[in-house]
Amino acid sequence: MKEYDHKKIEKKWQDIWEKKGIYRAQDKSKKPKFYGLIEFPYPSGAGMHVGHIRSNTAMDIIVRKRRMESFNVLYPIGWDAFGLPTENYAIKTGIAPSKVTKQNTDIFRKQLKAIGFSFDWSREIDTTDPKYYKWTQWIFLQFLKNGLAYKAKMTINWCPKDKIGLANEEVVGGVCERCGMQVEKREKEQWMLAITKYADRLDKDLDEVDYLPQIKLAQRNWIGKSDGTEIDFKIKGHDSVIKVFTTRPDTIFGATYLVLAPEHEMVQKLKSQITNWSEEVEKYVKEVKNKTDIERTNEDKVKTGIELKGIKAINPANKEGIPVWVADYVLPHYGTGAIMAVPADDERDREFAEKFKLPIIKDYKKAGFEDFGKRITKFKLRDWVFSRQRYWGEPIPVVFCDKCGTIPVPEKDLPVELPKVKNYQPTDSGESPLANISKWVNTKCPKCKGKAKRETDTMPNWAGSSWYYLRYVDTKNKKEFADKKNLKYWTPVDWYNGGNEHTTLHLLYSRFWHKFLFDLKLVPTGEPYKKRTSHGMILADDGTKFSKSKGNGVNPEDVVKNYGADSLRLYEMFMGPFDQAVSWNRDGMVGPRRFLERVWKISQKLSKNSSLSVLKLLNKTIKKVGEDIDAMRFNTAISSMMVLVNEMDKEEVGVKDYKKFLQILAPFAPHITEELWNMLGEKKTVHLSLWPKVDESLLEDKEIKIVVQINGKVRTEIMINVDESEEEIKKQVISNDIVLKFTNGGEVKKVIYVKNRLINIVL
Ligand code: ANZ
Ligand code: ZN
Repeated sequence: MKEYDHKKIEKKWQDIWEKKGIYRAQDKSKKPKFYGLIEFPYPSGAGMHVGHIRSNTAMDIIVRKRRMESFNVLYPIGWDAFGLPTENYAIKTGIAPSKVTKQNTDIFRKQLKAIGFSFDWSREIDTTDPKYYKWTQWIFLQFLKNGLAYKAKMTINWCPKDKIGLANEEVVGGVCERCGMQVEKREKEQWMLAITKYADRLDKDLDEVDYLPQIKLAQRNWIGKSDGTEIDFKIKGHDSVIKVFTTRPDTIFGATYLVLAPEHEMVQKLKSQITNWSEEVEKYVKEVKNKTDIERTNEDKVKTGIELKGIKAINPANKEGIPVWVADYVLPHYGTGAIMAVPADDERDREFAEKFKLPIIKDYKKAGFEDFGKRITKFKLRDWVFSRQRYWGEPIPVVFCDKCGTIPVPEKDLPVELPKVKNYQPTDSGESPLANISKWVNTKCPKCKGKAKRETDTMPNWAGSSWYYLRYVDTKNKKEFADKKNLKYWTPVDWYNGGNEHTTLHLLYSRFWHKFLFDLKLVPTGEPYKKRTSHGMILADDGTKFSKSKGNGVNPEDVVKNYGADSLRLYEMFMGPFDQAVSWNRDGMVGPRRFLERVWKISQKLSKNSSLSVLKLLNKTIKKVGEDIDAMRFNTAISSMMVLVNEMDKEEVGVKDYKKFLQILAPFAPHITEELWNMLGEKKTVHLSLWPKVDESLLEDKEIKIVVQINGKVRTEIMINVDESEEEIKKQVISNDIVLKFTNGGEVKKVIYVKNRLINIVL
């Protein structure tokens, strides 16, 4: 082939790679392993996004290099396919979600294959496949057995549009993360997972893993570990106490009043003694109900509150009677839901005291940190609301029997499969559409064989993704979620790249599940992921998010058709630093495409040996590209290869050296390099060839000092590079500033060079 034509190359090699299975991971191998993971996509109807390509290509480059370094690589792919968009589409069109999912995954699969990712397609998984969610349900039963799954009446965040309960993490700025609707509060019985039991370990074990610092910090803040003190305040003329949580017990002499969250149980208990109950307190407590935590703690908000008249607490430090208030800036679920207010030292307390004319003691005596109360650690993390009142999720495998109560479905009866339904609309009572399928709901109690009803709540879409990386090591296992030996060989994941938006959701949830499975001795390590990095987003060319309504999207299929997958991969890796957001540039594909055309052209002018400058630059580039890949500096790796190609254009390039260049370019542009490699007579794939070694001796620029004489007289000394040609050295010396001063415009008759020692200029 004379000209580079991606259309003749890309599909051809994709088929050959697949047929030969060169990217298959070997479960039984003596080689060291490398498990590289990307977040498996949600197969949306819109098809693949250029953002998917950026993160997938990055990890593809890393794993391709690892294969060339003789690692046995696992780079798997699957579908995180439960969830709302598919269900909403089903509500609109009446097409079954399972069918929609099948269509969408078919499109995604085809698109991913067209980019040439080196996934092991034999391990494809789908969270909505009953053979998969059988094990999601099985893990839920283990949580239940161990007391970590429980039902509780919860005030939940309720999205009135999606008709769905939301976890705290799914409420962003008071609105539903999915649809942007203002979130309300509702009381509902919900399944909960006790992630708070693992809060301390989830925090502490971050020390053991190699996550980007900002990822660790975001998790730590979310978990919100706080070492403080719990102090009892007696209530005058009442035998109960109010416990407060403080991180500043030393300020207790400055505490001039107490504040309870309006939801605090003591508010109801003291009702009969509160003299302004029906006039003021009752109303205030009701009002607060519909406010979100974010509204309540907003610093700019005007502080509100009501004194509980008739009630006084006793400050244990100075034995003084102090007033007790309710105010919404104190949250019910943090600490003890009650605080001692120290207006002299706490900003919020000061604002409150000033507004309501409460006493502020400026120069109070500081107490010692052990003087009052007991040391206690609190977390901001809350248990995970695990119920969804929707159809398209894993059924929670539980039945309710009038006689026996809540009974888990026996493991041998798993999976509890989703029944076919006609109508996917959530019910108005807020129950899942499953509640309407009486044939499915009415069942037998596994214990007494009497009449029983199935749980109709389903799991959140975070369930299937909490353990999917474990299934990849043994996707077809029918007896366990994965074989122990496979788990031992493959886990933990060596490197996981994903989106920042998942730091406090998916990443934390899956660490929790993993630790739980570790405690049951079902997985061999305490942490699922050794290393976690994240990528910056791709924005539209106007710097805003891609959006359907704006029509500013980019269709990867069109780009592949016009420029080829290799150019697209290069472009996305060249756009900017990998961890930063970058804007798509509509003209940006031209550069990478031209680069590949030049790479192609050089293959037609190869000689036996390379010039020294090519040899040296190649060697430097091999080193730099290797280091840059490991540090995710893909853009600088590519620019260094561009510099090398410039040099190769001008100079002699030997076949052997050109092939080394193809090898380091191969992870970035797998198709063109495979074609050229093959054209040069190689029978085996470039992608399993050995990553070229760096020749350290070629790396140093050997500089030495030589003496410069003018008309036989020593005038100066100059540093030169020993590998430079005689011609070049002479040129450098004559144009040297100091030498020019001495020659002073005189005509140079002769230049004599004694190699590596001296130069004599004869005027
Ligand atoms: C007295 C005090 C004096 C406080 C002072 C702070 C400064 P972190 O670090 O976030 O754990 N607090 C306790 N429970 C609360 C709740 N349910 N809602 C709102 N605020 C609450 O914060 C702990 C501090 O936040 C506690 O220490 C308490 O105020 C407040 F100079 O007690 B402090
Ligand atoms: Zn029963």
